[in-house]
Amino acid sequence: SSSLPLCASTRVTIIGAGKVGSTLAQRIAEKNLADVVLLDIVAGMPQGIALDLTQARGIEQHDCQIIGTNDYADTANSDVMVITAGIPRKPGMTRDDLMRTNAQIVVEAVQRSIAHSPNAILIIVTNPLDVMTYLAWQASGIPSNRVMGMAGVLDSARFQSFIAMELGVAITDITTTVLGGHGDLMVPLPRYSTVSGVPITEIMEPETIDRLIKRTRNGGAEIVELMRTGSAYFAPASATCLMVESILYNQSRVVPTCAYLQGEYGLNDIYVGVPSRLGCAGVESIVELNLTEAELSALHISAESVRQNVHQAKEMLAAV
Ligand code: TXD
Repeated sequence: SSSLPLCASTRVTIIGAGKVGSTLAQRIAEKNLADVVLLDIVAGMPQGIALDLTQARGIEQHDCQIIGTNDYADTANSDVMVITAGIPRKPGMTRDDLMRTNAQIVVEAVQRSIAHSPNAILIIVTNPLDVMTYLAWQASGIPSNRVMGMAGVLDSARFQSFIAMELGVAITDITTTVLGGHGDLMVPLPRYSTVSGVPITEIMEPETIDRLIKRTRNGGAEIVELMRTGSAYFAPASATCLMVESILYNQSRVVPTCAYLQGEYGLNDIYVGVPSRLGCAGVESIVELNLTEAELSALHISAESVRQNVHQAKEMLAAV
């Protein structure tokens, strides 16, 4: 159903062929968006998944090539590279517990990815998301507009679905905005969350909105507690796919993105979630919403916690 891509060639590499990576590969291929290269450190695993997805092509009616590999040379000339490599959260673990291990994995993956695809746009998915995105940008050596993180599309989709469940209205009539880091301090914005253009603050009680905000903040942990053996991957893959599509097809979707700030919202030299326009160049612009003092201060508190974790992660990496 998509039109021809505006970018010359379309190849998406996914580093980490686990739950999110393999589900994202399926979404990209079955939407006929691009050829997909799946890379993992586990021998044989990405090759097996690629073969399995390839055998579904006739049934799903798409022509995308899916390659599984353990060799970065096979990822050459990718337009978009998605980094999902790392370890996921286990019950009781915070996203920050993952930091030490995932920092090393992400930095290495980014350096090796960019070496073979110097013009690629990078989307980071590995947690703790905002910290990994900052480290990825620094390790990449490429302009900040070409490095971004996925979290806000997922967090706002969770908020959207809880509002739809509460009100019993069509999910497609609901738009939501969530700013800030991908963690307990994320900042869902009820004033900028609407049902057919009407802010939810006009149609829901403050207590109800607070309850849905809490559930949104806890959205990842709620699923971890239920699944026990891993974390969410269907909605995360869908959210990442939306960003990939907006970039490859130069759609200029405006979505919450973990993007590099240089003065916007009064924040400098930090990666944090803000509405951004995504196209062929990556983050093409950052949308500055008019915030109340309370909203802005919540964003700054979230950003400050990301900044501290980036600092801590850099020290961990330096100590290795
Ligand atoms: O909103 C968001 N950003 C997130 C983030 C939503 C969902 C998941 N989120 C995070 O993504 C999660 O906390 C993890 O840090 C990553 C990947 O989650 P997933 O559920 O896909 O984890 P898996 O299934 O364990 O997959 C990780 C894969 C696995 O196959 C490993 O073998 C591989 O990563 N891996 C590597 N691949 C390449 N290179 C290296 N070094 C490597 N190390 C592990």
